[in-house]
Amino acid sequence: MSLSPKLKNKKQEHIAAHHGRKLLRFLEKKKDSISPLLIVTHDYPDPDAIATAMGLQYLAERLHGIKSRIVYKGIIGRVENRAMVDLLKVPIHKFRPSDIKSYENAALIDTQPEFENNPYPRNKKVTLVIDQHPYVKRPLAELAIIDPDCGATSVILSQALLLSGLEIPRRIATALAYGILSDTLNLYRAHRADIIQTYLDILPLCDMRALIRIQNPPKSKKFFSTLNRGLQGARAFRGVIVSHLGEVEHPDLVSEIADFLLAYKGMERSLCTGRYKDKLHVSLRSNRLTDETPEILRDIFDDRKEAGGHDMVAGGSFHVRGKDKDETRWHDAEFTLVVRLLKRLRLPTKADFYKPFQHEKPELASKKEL
Ligand SMILES: [Mn+2]
Repeated sequence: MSLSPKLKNKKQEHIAAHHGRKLLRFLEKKKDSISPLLIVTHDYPDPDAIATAMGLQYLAERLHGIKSRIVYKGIIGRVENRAMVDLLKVPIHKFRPSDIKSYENAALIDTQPEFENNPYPRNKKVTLVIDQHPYVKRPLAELAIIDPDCGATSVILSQALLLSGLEIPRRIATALAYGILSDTLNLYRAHRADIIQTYLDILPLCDMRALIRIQNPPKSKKFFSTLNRGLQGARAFRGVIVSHLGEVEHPDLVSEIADFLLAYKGMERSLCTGRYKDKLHVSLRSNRLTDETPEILRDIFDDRKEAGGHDMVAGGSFHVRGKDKDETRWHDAEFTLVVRLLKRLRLPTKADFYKPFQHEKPELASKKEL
């Protein structure tokens, strides 16, 4: 039996608030035992993870004097994310292995103990989990707030802050608004009324100028040369566009180019790879609402645990072993992914891809420039 749409909406109105209250009650109850708290985001943190961590830090400190340190592994590469950290003065630090010993309590943000995309030891107890990714195994934590339909983990923290009665600083409101926007594709993937309402409640508290500057940061020459490589090497076939970027300056470029290629007319899915250190980083994007993109990516990986995501966004990485210069191993890994993807999508694997951005004749291009 399914609820009528009206009833369903009524019920959904309060989900984020319910989670926010749960978090507030937990902090109140545990205030004397969880300080200091290590706040761990997923590797290569995105705006949603960064904003949620910031919100939690502020909430815990202001309400109960709980001290914390926000840490991450990997790098913050995407230009927008770097602009966010700079402009909003985000107190985020590189994870050090010694953090595990120094902190008895840890909160995992936008990730879970079972996931491979965070530096926290799998077998160690976690105090708190706040996440939007569906779990494979219910996480072992004192409190796990997992809401796969909340659009962005920032929605949960926004609700907790709004309900706490605290004044919300502009930089934190701005971070949360950007976290929501970037994880929901500007609210396109916000499928619940309470997500939109949370965003609307946070928005008037934002620094609009900072928000616009974060969304439109100046991009480096490196970005454009990588984009150029991504376009030149792109191959398309039946709504699937693929590009292997080769070595990249930072892994976030892979997801940036995947997003960019998906916008090409007629495309429904984009797959992009990039080599960084000894790992192949992979991003899969879709604009088909029915796609379970993370599930598709997991199906084409050797180790399912190395891929994840939510809705129509998926990413992951795996080690490509062998010597540094061993081109064939990298090539094989990239090739295998494409073949598996086509099979998974039930598309012929022997069909001809075309290179959509290599049509224009050079003479013509230079004449146009005149
Ligand atoms: Mn998120």
